[in-house]
Amino acid sequence: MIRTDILIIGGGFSGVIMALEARRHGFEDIVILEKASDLGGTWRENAYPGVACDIPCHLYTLADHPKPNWRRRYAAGVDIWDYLREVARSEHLYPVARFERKFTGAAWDAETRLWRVETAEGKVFQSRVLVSAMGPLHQPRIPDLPGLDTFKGTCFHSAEWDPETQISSRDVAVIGTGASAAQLVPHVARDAARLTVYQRTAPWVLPLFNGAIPRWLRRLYGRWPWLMRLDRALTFWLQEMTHRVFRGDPTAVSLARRIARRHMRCGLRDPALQKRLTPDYQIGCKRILLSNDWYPALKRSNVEVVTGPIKSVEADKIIGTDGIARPVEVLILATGFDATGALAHLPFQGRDGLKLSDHWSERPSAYLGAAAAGFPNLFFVLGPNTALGHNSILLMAEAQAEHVVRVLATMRDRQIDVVEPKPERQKAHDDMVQGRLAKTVWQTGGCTSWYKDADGRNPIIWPGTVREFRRLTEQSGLQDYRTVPRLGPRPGADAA
Ligand code: N01
Repeated sequence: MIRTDILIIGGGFSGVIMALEARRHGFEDIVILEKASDLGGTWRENAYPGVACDIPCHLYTLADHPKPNWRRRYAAGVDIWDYLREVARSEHLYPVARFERKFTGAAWDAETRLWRVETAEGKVFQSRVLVSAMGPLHQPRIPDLPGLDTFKGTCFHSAEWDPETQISSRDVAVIGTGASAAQLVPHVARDAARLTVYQRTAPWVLPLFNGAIPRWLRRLYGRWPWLMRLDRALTFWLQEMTHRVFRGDPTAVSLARRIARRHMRCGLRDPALQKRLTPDYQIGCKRILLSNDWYPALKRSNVEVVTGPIKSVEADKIIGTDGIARPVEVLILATGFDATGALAHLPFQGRDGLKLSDHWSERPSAYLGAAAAGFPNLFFVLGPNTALGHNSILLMAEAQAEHVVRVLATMRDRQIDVVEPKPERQKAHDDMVQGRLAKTVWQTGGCTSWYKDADGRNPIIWPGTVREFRRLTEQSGLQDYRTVPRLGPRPGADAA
């Protein structure tokens, strides 16, 4: 049994952000539990060709760890992974990480006032504070297609890319047309003998302004870091302005649609193909894709786009609703992630045996996306309703981590042992979030998406701007939590 003060589950950006923030405030006894053999989260897992971030790099960096030498405005996935590992190395986080420890469940022990955390490898940890930093996009969604299990060729999800897989000169199929597909399809199209892209719903696609950052500018960024901060601030405000599209501002929506339509016309000359690739829902309802090579890839002579649902899969072919069987040797499932399911089934057992999955059976919700009533000293980074469609998610994780650590520091100062959010504060926050969401394109835009469950409920998206979220997290503090004072030494605290 390993005893620690703060246990963080997940070694992606949100876990690293939480660990750094805790350290900054003097919390040294930290463990990061990571299922894989390295830190990196989504950027370690997603290794498909073309993987990159659709938020400009100077904004997709930690506020206190600017990087002057990003080579392109939108960084490649591997460069982001390197960056995260470099930050972790320079901040000496590797020694506190426990790798190949797959979290399987945690229960609150009211007597010791500690969380008991178990892993698939049979290890047990005890911690005073538990932070779930598992991110929303880690559970691949494998489609329920008739006959998929009879397929005899190579088949894998985009997040389980095998670099050994031979694509060149083979018949390849990609199912899905989301952000992952938009990045990998242009690369696969160049290598494959034939590529069939199965599109169930057309995406909205905007141009990507991804210039190389010249060496002289990188040098200037290194010499005068305020230039980087200026770039970051300008980018932040530009991204915040795009929020108007998502709350349905008619001018912003019309401008975004016009740019997208023009982008499609420039990329695809064939009116019939344009028609099939035109989305039938409002722009922004699903994640807007940024790509300059998506349309050019789809019009290549070796690429075919098949629209509509798939009828079935056989040993070496896929049959579309058009009834045509197309041969496949390599089948790539770019079918996304079960974000709502992963959140709804988090295996935490709180006070009085309350299971989080029961507490969240209707819809996951948490105070500031960071804490849930009934679950003492348990916090989430990127918990319910904190994902964004318009700006850098790292800003949300930083705002939450700052809030959580401020609560922990106040607990330390005031000799408080246990906190959990006041139920009325949690409810008021959730009512506000869902009330605002109901008026956004994510709910009214006429689409399904990974933000929503099968019943259309949305436990994923934060409906406002980052600035609004930051203001809430900054204003909130221990007054919004129920507290239990420390009565002498914590029971069982000497048993380590
Ligand atoms: O997943 P998705 P993703 N039959 O859910 C289709 C982040 N990300 O991995 O729309 C046929 O968006 C599904 O069709 P439909 C980013 O936040 C960021 O691409 O449901 N098709 C859809 O086309 C992103 O939003 C970056 O009708 C099926 C696709 O599969 C999130 O990850 C890069 C199907 C899934 O699209 C997820 O993106 C990559 C079926 N049975 C990812 N089931 C960047 O930073 C599903 N589909 C750029």
